[in-house]
Amino acid sequence: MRESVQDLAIAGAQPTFQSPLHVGRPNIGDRDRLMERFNDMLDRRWLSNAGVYVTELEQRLADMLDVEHCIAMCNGTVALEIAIRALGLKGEVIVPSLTFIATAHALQWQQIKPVFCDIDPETCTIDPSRIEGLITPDTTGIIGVHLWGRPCDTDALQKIAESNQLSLLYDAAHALGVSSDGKMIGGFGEAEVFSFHATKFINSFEGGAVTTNNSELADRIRLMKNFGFSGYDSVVYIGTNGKMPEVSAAMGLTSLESMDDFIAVNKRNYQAYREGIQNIPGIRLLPYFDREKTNYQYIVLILDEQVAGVKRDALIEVLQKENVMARRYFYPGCHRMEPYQSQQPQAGLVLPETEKLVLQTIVLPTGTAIGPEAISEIVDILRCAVEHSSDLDSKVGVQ
Ligand code: T4K
Repeated sequence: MRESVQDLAIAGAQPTFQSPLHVGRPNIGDRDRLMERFNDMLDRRWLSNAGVYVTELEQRLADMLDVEHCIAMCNGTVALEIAIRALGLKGEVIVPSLTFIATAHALQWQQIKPVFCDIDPETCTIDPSRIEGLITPDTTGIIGVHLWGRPCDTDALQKIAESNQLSLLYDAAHALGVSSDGKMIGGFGEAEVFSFHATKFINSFEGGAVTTNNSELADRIRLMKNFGFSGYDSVVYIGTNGKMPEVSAAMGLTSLESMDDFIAVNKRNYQAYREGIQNIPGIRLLPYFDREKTNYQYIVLILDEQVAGVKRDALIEVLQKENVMARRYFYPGCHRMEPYQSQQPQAGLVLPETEKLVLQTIVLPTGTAIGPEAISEIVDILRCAVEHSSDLDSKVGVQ
C-alpha cells in the first residue's frame, strides 16, 4: 500500500514496473500451432490471393457470427474504405466523432464528408436521437461504431436508416465476439467491419474483415479487394489491393482458437479492476454487462476531476511514470483532428457529450500480458494519487 505521494515514481520513488505495461499488448495464442501453420504455408508455397488459410478464416468467422459472407482484408481501414465504396456512399455520411480516426478518414479518403454526431454518454456510441437533425439532401449513410465493444442502438439506427433511405454500416473494430439482443455483431446494418490489428484481442498481425448478409454487396466487395478481377484476364470494376495474406490468416486462425481463453482473461482482469476501483472517489469503470456476449477488451475509466481532485492528464502522467502506459483513447475526438478541425471548426458545438467524455477517459492495460497482481498495483497507484491529490500538484507537469 502506498501511503503518500512520496511512494509514487512521480515524486522520485522507483517505478512500480520495470518495463512498460502497454494498452493493446497483443495476445499470442498457441505458438506451436502457429509455427506449424507457417511451415505448412511455406511448404505449399501459397502466400496470398485466396489461400486456404484466408478461406478457412472467412468461413470460421462467418459461422461464428452467423452471417452469410465474410471477406477478409489486409486491415480494418481498407475494409472500411472498400465497404463504403461498395455501398456507393457519397456526399455526406453521419459518424460519431468519438472513434479512432480511421472511421472518419475512410470517408474523407474518398471525398465523402464525415458529419460528426454526438454520443449517448451511457453507451458511448452514436446517439440516435441526434441523427435526424444532421441529415441533409447530401446524406447517403450512417456509420455506427460499436465503441469499446459496446453495441450501438441497432434497432433505432435501422429505423432511422430505413425511414430516410440511408445506408447503414457499422465499424465493429472493437466488437468481435459481442452480441446485441442475443444476435452476434457482424449481421447488423448492410455490412459490418472488423479489425484484427495486433492491438485487438484477436489479431492477425494486421487484418480486417467485412461481414454481410447481402450476396450482391459481398460479390462487389470481393471484386474490389482484388483489383476488380473476375477471372484471370477480366476486370469488371475499379478495385484495389485489400487482400489478407496467408501469414495473417494463419495468425488469425490460431488467435481465434484461443478466443475463449482470451475472453476469460479479459473478464478476470475487468473484474479485478472493477473491485479495486469501486471505492476510489471520482473514478468509474465503464461497465460491461453479462446479459450479452462480450469480449471485455477495453478497460475504460471515466474520471470526475472535481470529485477525484486530480486532473485526467495528471493521473496519466502519474501512471506513465510508474510504467503504466495508460492512453487517452479517443482524445480529442475526430472533429478536433485534421483535416476536420479546419474544415468544420464549429463541429464541437453539436458534440457536447463527446467534448466532455474525451477529457475524462483513461484506458488501461489488459489482456494476457497482465494479471491480477499488476492490476492490484495499478489500482493502488490510482488510489494513492486520488487520496493525496492535493500533494500531487507540485509534482506533475499538467496543472
Ligand atoms: N475503427 C476503429 C474503431 C478502430 O479502433 C480501428 C483501429 C480501426 C477502425 C482501424 O483498424 P485497422 O486498420 O488498424 O485494422 C492502435 C491501432 O493501430 C489501431 O488498430 C486501433 N484501432 C487503435 C485503437 O489503436 P494507435 O495509434 O493507438 O497505435 P500505437 O502504435 O500507439 O499502439 C497502441 C498500443 O499498443 C501501444 O500501447 C503499444 C501497443 N502495441 C502495439 C503494437 C502494434 C504493442 O504492445 N505491440 C504491438 O505490436 O492505434
